Amino acid sequence: MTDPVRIAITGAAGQICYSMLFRIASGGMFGPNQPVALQLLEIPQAMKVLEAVKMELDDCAFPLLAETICTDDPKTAFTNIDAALFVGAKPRGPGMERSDLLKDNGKIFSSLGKILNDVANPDVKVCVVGNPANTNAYILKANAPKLNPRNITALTRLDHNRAISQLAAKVGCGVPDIKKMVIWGNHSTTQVPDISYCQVAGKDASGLVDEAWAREEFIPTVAKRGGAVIAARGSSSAASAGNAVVDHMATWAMGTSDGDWTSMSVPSDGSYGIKEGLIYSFPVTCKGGGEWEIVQGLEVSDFIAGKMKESEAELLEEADAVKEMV
Ligand code: NAX
Repeated sequence: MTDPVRIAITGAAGQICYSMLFRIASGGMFGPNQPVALQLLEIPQAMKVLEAVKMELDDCAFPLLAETICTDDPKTAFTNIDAALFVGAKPRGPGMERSDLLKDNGKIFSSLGKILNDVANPDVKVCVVGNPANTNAYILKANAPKLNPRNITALTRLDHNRAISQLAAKVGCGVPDIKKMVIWGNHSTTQVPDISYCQVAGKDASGLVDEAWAREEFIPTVAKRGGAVIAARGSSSAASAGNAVVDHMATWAMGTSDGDWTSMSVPSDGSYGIKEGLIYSFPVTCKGGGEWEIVQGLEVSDFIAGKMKESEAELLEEADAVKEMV
């Protein structure tokens, strides 16, 4: 039998994981022929809930689920892994400033980064989900210098999927008709959903919708969709976030389809004038086997370029707020 892909997942007793773990265990992430082993990490106070999650995973009798480990010890969680999904993070509490959130989460990601550096395979593929995701990934990268930095990514696939869904609804087409969506920047309200290169069933999206819609409705709707879900649900997106992590890892492992790309937050190499080293969302092609490339040579309008700079400025500010941790 094929060896299982071993996946460490932090925050495994939380909302996102309650939908995501079952998708991974049933083959949604690495395909229907690839066994998986889950190495689930939680804080001690959440271990009882995590044991209940394991009971439910066991009760599904998933043929592909080779093993489920539940632990509050990061070393145990990160040993022998092929991939690590960092979902756990401290939520923003009442009266808490964004800078306090950055610092509190920074501590979690610097300490987990150091442990990952000590025990994990240097080629481990990382996706950071816990917010502020891009800056948490930036801190983790700095604290795990033995890891290949290209393998430290953050999730903007949820924003990418939201953007596709909004455009499909506007033009009245199916989701598979839409290719080449882009999310630039930070996973925050400064993100830049961009339809400039989108094709809808082979036609330019820019010819099907007017620019005012793209600027005044599409961009803010996608960028503020997380807040809209919180307002409606009373808590943040969970199932759609879990689905996006499955998509992010599946595309990274198996590749983007011909004539399309995805959006991933990856370490900037200076492409499009974005400061090297920041974890910034770009259009990316994946070849399968863990290789990715930032799509080069796109002509960016002055309007989009201005917004990309604003999102970069926000990430630079966040990086400055956590400078003692990197
Ligand atoms: P929950 O609060 O339901 O779960 C988080 C879990 O993490 C809890 O069980 C907690 O005990 C655990 N945890 C906290 N610190 C930990 C640590 N040091 N080690 C291990 N586990 C730890 O949140 P959930 O709804 O699952 O969301 C998780 C994170 O995803 C949040 O930071 C949230 O803001 C973020 N999101 C990111 C999205 C993205 O697209 N990048 C979208 C959805 C979501 O907002």
